[in-house]
Amino acid sequence: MRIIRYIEDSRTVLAALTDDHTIYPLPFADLMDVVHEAKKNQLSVFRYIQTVISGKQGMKKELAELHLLVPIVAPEVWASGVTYEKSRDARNYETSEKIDGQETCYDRVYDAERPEIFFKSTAARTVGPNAPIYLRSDSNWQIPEPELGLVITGEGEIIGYTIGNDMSCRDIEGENPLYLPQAKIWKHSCVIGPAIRLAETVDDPYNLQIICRIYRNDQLVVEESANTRQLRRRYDELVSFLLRDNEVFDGTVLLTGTCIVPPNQFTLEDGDRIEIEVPGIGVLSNPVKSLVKQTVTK
Ligand code: DO4
Ligand code: MG
Repeated sequence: MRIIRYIEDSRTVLAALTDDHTIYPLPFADLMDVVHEAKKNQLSVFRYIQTVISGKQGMKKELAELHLLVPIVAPEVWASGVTYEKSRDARNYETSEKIDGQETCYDRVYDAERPEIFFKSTAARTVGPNAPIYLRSDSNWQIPEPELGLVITGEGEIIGYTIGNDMSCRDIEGENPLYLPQAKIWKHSCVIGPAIRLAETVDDPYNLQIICRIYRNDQLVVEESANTRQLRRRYDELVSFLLRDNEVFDGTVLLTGTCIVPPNQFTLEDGDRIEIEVPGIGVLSNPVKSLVKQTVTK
């Protein structure tokens, strides 16, 4: 079972999408309200939603006909880094911090007990399916990072899984690791959606295929895929580091790191379209647009 949000007649609707592709609008504003009601009723979220929709007729519309929104207005999005070998190798390729024969900070964090966890986004900077992703005007090497996202409660319980795109500027990060926030955070630089699959309805979250396709002038220019079984860490390990001495809010999304990196010579361009698919969760599709260069005034 998946959870979606969409707009209908200027109203935001939360809905359950069952595995037979039927959509049931839910009488709640957001998934966290459902989570709290389920707890009060001592039911799992899935069982509780089943009781809410039982005897109801699903909508006549198909998913493709809906104007989808972010499936959850996450107060914060955090991200894990260098959790896949592919990411470690890409960071080592782009970094200017390499000294022959010596380990980089990326080599060390890949093997360290403490993972890399960084702040990625606020609700205002995070967009959902079909919304434009912006390109930074001061970077010439930008890529999507397709990642599995964990939707968690303030206590760190994993409620569901979604798809995330941790947009990244490889040149800014490569120039100096201290530039990470600028390489990761700007307007519309974080995408989540199109749905949240309830955690209890996922057989094995360490066996999810992630596929990334990038289209330019309607031609497929990048297609890569990987599997969450290649993840170096456990999800609860990442969540526990995020929670350490931290205040985490209900509905926070923790991205789990990228397992896909487009070829090194590739950079996104205005007009491209990015598609990230995780079978069982959906396809997250977004157009790419340039931000107009801003002149700095004193
Ligand atoms: O170290 C920088 C961030 C890496 C990252 O975002 C990832 O591995 O997904
Ligand atoms: Mg990332």
